[in-house]
Amino acid sequence: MFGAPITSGQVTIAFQTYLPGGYDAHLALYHSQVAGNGAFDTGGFPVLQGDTGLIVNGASSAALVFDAWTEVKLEIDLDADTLDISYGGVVFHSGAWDNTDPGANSPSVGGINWWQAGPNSSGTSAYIDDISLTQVPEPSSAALLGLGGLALILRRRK
Ligand SMILES: [Ca+2]
Repeated sequence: MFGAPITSGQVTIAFQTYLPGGYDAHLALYHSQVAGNGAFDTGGFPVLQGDTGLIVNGASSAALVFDAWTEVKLEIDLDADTLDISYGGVVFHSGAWDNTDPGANSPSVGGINWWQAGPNSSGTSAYIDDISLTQVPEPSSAALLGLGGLALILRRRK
């Protein structure tokens, strides 16, 4: 998804989900520490389990909302290696971002891979909208800070 993995600062990934009543499949929201296929190095992996009525990330879970748009938000701090996941504005999971294969390709945000999995006897679809990724500091701001530092050095040499 990204040109290069994000390796520092804070990253927030947010989006809206909609599960119609009767949705009984799994909407898997895989957030990877690496780009592309290959290593299954997950940072956050919430699964909206229509059949159990829960959103689950590892040992954490919360009750699913049906028939209403509901926000899923991952707040990632790559410097502190922490992850908070909220559902409908309430944090239900807090832990390390680099939680699998610690130290390998991490801490970084490399990609997003979302899919639907069974059980799916009803054939009902789930929906995702309003996807956003916010990075602090912004890459452009970091570049400007670097240029400012360079200008300061040049001035001192005169
Ligand atoms: Ca890792």
